[in-house]
Amino acid sequence: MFENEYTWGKAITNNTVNEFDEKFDKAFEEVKTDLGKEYPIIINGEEIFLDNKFDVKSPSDTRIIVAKFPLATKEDTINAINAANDAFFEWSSVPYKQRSQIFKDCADLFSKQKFVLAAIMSFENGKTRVEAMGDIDEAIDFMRFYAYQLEINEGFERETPHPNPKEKTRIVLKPFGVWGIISPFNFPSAIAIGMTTGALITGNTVVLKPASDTPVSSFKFAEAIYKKLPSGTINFVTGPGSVVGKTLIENPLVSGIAFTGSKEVGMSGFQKFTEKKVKPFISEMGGKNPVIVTEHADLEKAADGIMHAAFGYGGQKCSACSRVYVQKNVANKFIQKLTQKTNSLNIGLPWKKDVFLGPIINKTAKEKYEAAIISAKNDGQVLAGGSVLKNGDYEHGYYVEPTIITKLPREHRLVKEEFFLPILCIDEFEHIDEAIKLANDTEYGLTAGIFSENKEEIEKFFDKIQAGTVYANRAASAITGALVQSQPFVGWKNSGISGKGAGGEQYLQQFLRAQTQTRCD
Ligand code: UN1
Repeated sequence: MFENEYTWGKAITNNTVNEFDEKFDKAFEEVKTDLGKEYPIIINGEEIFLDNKFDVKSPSDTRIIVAKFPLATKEDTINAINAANDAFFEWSSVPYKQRSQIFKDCADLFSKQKFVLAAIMSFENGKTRVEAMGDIDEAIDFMRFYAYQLEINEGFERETPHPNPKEKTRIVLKPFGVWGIISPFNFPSAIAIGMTTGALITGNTVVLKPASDTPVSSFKFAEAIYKKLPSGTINFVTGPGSVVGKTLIENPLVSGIAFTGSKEVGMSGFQKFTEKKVKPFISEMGGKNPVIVTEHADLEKAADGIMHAAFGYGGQKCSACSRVYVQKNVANKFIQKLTQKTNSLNIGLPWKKDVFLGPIINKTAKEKYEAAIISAKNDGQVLAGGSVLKNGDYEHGYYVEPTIITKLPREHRLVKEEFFLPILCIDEFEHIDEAIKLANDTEYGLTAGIFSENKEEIEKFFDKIQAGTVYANRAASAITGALVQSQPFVGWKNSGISGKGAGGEQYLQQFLRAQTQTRCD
C-alpha cells in the first residue's frame, strides 16, 4: 500500500500545527550553521571539488550565501555520462525488489530529516515553511509510490497468452541506458527526485543536472543515495545549462532526457535531442492556467482558492493560476473579495511563521516582473499590487507584490505567455461556453479549474476543458498542490509531450521499452 506523507495536512487534521512550527524552527537554527559550505559534484561514485565555483545566494536576502557549488565543464559532464554508461550493465541487472528497497529506504531517511530539508529549501529558493514541506513530502511520495508501482507490476515482466501451446510468450519492459535529468528551481526536491527516481528505479543510470539557483536540495538526494548504488549509477553535475544541459542533450551516449522547465528550453532541447535519432524526451513545460468562476460559485471559496493558486510561492509553479474568467454579473463582488484577500497577504522572510509569500527567485525574475507591470499599466488596469518591495526585511531580497490585472486585450502577452510570477489576469464572460472557449484558447494545457455549485456546469467543464490536471471548487488551492497517486500531474498540448502524469501509474513505463520474448518448445 502507498500512503502520502502529507505532513502539513496531517498537522492540521491532528491539531499539531504548533509542533510542526517548533520542529521547523529548531531545524532552521540547525541549518544556519551549515550555510556557505562548499559542495562537490559526484561522478563515478566520487565527490569532486573544483576550483571554479559559483555562489548560491538566498533570494530572501542575497547577503546569505547558502552554498558554493562547482562550475562543471563540458569534460566533467562527458565524464559523468561515460560513468553512467559504464554503470548501466551492473545496475540494470540488479533485481527489481532490491532497486525498489533502496528508494524506500531513501524515502524513510528523507522522512526523518524532513524539517531540516525543508529549512534548507526555504533558504535556497524562498519557499515558505509549508510550501517547502510540501516539496519534501512530494519527493518522499515519489520515491515510495514508484517503488510501490515497480513492486505491484512485478518489475514489469509477465507472461502473455498465446493460442499455440508451443509458443511461450512474455513481455519484459527494459531500461534504455543513460538518462539526463534536467530539473527546475521551483521544486528542487520533488521534481528533481521524482524524475531521477523514475529513471533509476527502472534500471537506467543518470546524470542529474539541478537548476543553478537550487543545487543544495537536489544534492541532498544524490548524497543520500549514491553510495547505495554501483559507482556511476547516479552522477550529479552542477553548472550552466549552456554547458552541462547542452552536453547532455548533444552526447550520443545519452538515451533519454527527463526535463521540467520552460517551453522554450524544452522545445529546443527536444528538437536537438531527437534531430538524428529517435529517443525519448519526457517533458513538462509550463502552463497558462485558467480558472473559471461562474454565477453559481461560492465566491468566498473561489477567492480563497484562486488567491492560493495564483500567489502561493509567487506564482512560480507550472500549476499556478495566471488567468481568471469570471461571469459578468458576479465579477465586481468576486474581484472585491479577491483584491481584499490579496492586499492583506503576509509577505516576508519565507522561513518565518505565518508568512504566506516570500521572494521570487532571482534578479532576472524581478526585472521580468517590473517590465510586466509597465506593460500591464499601459494596456490594462492594475487592481492590486504592482510594486517591487524594497524596505526593511525586503531590502536585500527579491520581493514583489502579488498583482491583479484586468481590462487587458485578449491577445495580450500577459494573457498568453507564461510569466512564472505572482501576476494574475482577470477577464469577464457572459456564458459558460464562452468561458471554456477562452480557457482553452492557449497553447498550454496543464492545470485548469472551475468554481460553481451547479453540477451541470462542472460536468461541462470536465467534458470540454483541454488540460491534464483539472479541479472543481478547490478552496485550499484552485489548481496547485496535486498529490502523488491521487492527482497524477500531467500536461496536454505544449505543456508536455507524453500525456502521462508524474506520480501516476503510467509514469515509470516511460523510462522503459518493451521486449516481446517468444520461445518455441
Ligand atoms: C511544477 O511546478 O512544475 O500540483 C509542478 C502542484 C505540484 C506540481 C507543480 N504538485 O502544484
